[in-house]
Amino acid sequence: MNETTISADPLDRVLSIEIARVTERAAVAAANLRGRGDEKAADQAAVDAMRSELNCLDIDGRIVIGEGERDEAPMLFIGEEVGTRRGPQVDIALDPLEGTTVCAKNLPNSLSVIAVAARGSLLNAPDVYMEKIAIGPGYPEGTVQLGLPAEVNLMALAKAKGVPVGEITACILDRPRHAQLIEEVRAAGAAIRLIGDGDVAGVIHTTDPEETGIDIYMGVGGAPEGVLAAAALLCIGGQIQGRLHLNTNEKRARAEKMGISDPYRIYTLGDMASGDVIFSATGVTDGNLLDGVRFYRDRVETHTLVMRSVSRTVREIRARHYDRAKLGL
Ligand code: VTB
Repeated sequence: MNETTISADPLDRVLSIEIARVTERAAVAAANLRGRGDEKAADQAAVDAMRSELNCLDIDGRIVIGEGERDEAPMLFIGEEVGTRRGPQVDIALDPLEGTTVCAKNLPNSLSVIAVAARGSLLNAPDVYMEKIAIGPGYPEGTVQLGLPAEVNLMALAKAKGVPVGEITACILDRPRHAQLIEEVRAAGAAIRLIGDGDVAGVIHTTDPEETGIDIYMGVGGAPEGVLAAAALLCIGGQIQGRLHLNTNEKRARAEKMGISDPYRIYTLGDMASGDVIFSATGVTDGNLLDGVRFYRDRVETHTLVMRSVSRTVREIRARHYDRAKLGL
């Protein structure tokens, strides 16, 4: 991609680095409280840090996926405006601490994540459940499809990968609601990585099976996490499909207010995230793709993945922060 094309894009390239700072700050704040068994405190610390860092950015930002709806989240709620208002108009999806429980228990794969996109290019999803299926890059479009039996999808993926189904590993949230899915996946002959939390990481892990050991993500998690995962896959490659669980009139009404008229619609990646998107994730606890925050006597180290869809760049930033005060510590 040449200079002219990039500078014509709505988002400033410099923003990629600025965004990395936002998740770095939030991850450090959460990591400072990891392993304390206090999910709320770690989440709150991440929210505060992310919000103050976001408000330093020269963007005219509007949160479309946030900590909750206005009445339930005092900060970083859906609709909140952030930034100095002096820059490009952007929509923001964020989760200052994705995997609050794993962070509180100091288990792997909690992250701080954000996606910043040109206005109107992220699905405004209500905070309900979403059934998801996702695979990494390099497979023909539609290799797996939401709604097909697990066995059919696993066989199709194994065939496309050129391995027996016994060499496929599915990542699934460890929840009672997945009992049947887990049984079906095992009956098909595939292995399962059960995770306690953190399905944004679970989906991203499908993009690098050699490193993570995960080929496919399946099951029901949060819809906001689905949109964040789609934003990541838009940058890094891969496929995701999602269907909202709008099983009550109240949820259907909430979704309708957000412009969702068909409650049974299957959303593809492009329906959830499109166009110019910058995605950043910083590890809070150690994980398969990202190291967690490390605290040393003289510095703090962070590990971040920053990606941009239009330039198809994936950067890993390992930062050493020598000024603890600047991190709010
Ligand atoms: C998942 C998981 C998140 O919510 O999306 C999950 O990835 C879904 O909700 O980290 P339940 O916990 O009710 O199953 C989280 O756990 C975040 O709350």
